[in-house]
Formats: sequence, structure tokens, C-alpha cells
Amino acid sequence: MLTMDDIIKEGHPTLREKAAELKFPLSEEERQTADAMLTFLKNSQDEEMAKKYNLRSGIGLAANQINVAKRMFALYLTDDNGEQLEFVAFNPKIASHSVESTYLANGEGCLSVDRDVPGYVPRHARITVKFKDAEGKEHKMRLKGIAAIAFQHELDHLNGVMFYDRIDEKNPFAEIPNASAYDR
Ligand code: K2U
Ligand code: NI
Repeated sequence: MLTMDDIIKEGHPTLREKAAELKFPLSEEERQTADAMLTFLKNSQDEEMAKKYNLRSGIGLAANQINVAKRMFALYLTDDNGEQLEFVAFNPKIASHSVESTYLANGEGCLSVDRDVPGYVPRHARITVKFKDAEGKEHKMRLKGIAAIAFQHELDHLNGVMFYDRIDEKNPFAEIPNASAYDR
């Protein structure tokens, strides 16, 4: 099972690599890696497992973070409507997005960053996304709130972008135009 030891930390070059598209059908190894990523998130949100294996709680995990430069990430979270969102997205894309932006009122964190980096991270408030599942089936989904923020945070990882790249260096809490805070 994946633990924090498998998650690479800032400074590791793979976090700055643009991940490669996956070809279908997936290899057995790619399937197993995807399953392990989703299981990590579930374990990280299970009090007993998180304590036993010293896991930091996460709602998303990108393959770059376990040193695999392939375009897949797992999400495991409860969305704004109380629905459980649980999937691994392969070759994910943002097809369209709102003009409005949003940001986490308390800023963002990252399992690959062992320090606080304060500041607002501008995100699209609502996004329409496309991705394939492990069987190669296309999915199209509209996301908002924490689900939209998490999807964008993970998609950034596949492009070698870290959340703090998006924070205004001069004024980290500068007002973001056309944005409203998302209070989780
Ligand atoms: O990619 C990662 O490092 C996992 C992040 C993803 C994330 C960060 C900020 C905002 C949305 C997603 C971890 O899940 S950080 C822990 C966390 C937990 C709940 C809500 C926000 C962040
Ligand atoms: Ni991250």
C-alpha cells in the first residue's frame, strides 16, 4: 500500500515534469497504480489507518506525486451536494470553465509540500471536465466548489505546476478579480 514515503516532495524533478498521456488499454501496472492511488486517499481519510500509517489526509493525488509521470490522478471527496466523488481520471482535460473564479479562504496545501505557503490560489469556480476511466470510457462532468478546486489542483500536478506558483508573490492575499472565497 502507498504511504507518505512513496510521495515525492518539492525539489524532486518529477513534480516539475509534464506527465505523458496514457494509451489504452492500460497496462496491468498502470491499473494497479491507479487503484493504489485511490486506496491511499481512502486510507488517509480513515482515522485508524491514517494514525496507524501516519498518513496526511488528502482528497486528491496525482501520479507525478508518486514519481509516475503519467496523466492520471485520483479524487476522493464529498462534494458540495454531499455526494461522494470517487474516481481516477485518465488523460483529464478542462473542456470549459466559468468566468468567475474562486479560492480556498484558508489557502491550499499539498501532500508534496511539507510547509505552509499562505495565500489565495485562484481557481475557476465551475468547470466542465472530460477524462477517461480505467476501461477507456469517456466521461464528461460539471464540477464546482471543492471538487472543482481539487480537480484543478491535481491537473496542475500533471503539468508540473505547484499551487504556490499561482499565489501573487507581492501580495499573497490580494483580492482576486471576479472571485468569491470558497469556505470549506
Ligand atoms: O495534490 C495533493 O497534494 C492533495 C491535496 C489536494 C488539494 C489541495 C488543496 C485544495 C484541494 C485539493 C490534498 O488533498 S491537501 C489536503 C486537503 C484536504 C481537504 C481539502 C483541501 C485540502
Ligand atoms: Ni498537491
